[in-house]
Amino acid sequence: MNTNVQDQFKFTEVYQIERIHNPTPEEFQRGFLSVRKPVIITGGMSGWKALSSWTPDYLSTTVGNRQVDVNVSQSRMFMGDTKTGFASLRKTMKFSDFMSVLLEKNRSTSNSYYLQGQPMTTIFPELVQEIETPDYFDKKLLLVINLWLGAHGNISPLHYDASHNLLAQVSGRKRILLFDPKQTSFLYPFPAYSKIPHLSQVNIDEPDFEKFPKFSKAKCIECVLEPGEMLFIPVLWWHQVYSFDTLNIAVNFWWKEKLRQLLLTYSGMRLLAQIPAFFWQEFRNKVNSTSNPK
Ligand SMILES: O=C(O)CCC(=O)C(=O)O
Repeated sequence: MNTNVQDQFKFTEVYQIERIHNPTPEEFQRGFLSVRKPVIITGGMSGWKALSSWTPDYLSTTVGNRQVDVNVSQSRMFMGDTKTGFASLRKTMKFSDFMSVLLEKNRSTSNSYYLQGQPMTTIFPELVQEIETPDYFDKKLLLVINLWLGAHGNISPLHYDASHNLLAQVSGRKRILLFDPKQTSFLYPFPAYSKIPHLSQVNIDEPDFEKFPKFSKAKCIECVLEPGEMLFIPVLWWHQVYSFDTLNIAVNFWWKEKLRQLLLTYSGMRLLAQIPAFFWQEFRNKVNSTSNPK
């Protein structure tokens, strides 16, 4: 495992990420969700067929002919574009061709490929039956279940999301650096009017301290997620994710945070200002729930 970037970071002394085995939903909500504290849950994926079935052959047989959108990077860092919000280079290709490029021993290209956060219910419906939505949140709040499929060396750069997240590791390991939302002023998010206000401008593996001097004060927490484990990433927590091993597969579950909670925070406001559609949907939900009370 590549740990040579590790010493550059200041780690918070407050705590390491705990591992807890099969907490009850109440234990999870009380100890972690309500206080927005990251945690690794072990044992929660023991019923997942995907853990044994998602081999390259099986996936290629099951969804091999499907056209999928894959992000391509020359640097292994999968950064969004400030104008579009998407990866600057994106390819639509047959899933089986993507798997072949990913697993090629002597790659003919120096590019890296990553199927990055593709919604499962619309794009891979047959695979949804081989996972289980965890009981740790109210299913009515579920926004999307995404598939992440890549290889050793891929990096999702430092960013935060407007929803809570359970990142469930199916195959390979991920190293994750987490920064508390209180660190936001040290992390230089892109401007709120750009398409990527949730991404940091700092390349945290090679920080430019002249341009981003306050980054020297940032403190993070590190963990390595093993197959069969789920990491809870609370809303607005910053994370940078490094993939390891030949085949790296994860599924994540994003669920809604209360609008009121987002509006109370600077980071939440920055994201919401981007999405008029979000407000419109919230308004409609409110109207519907008032006109159809349970
Ligand atoms: O696994 C990755 O590469 C990134 C995952 C992520 O950013 C997320 O789950 O929000």
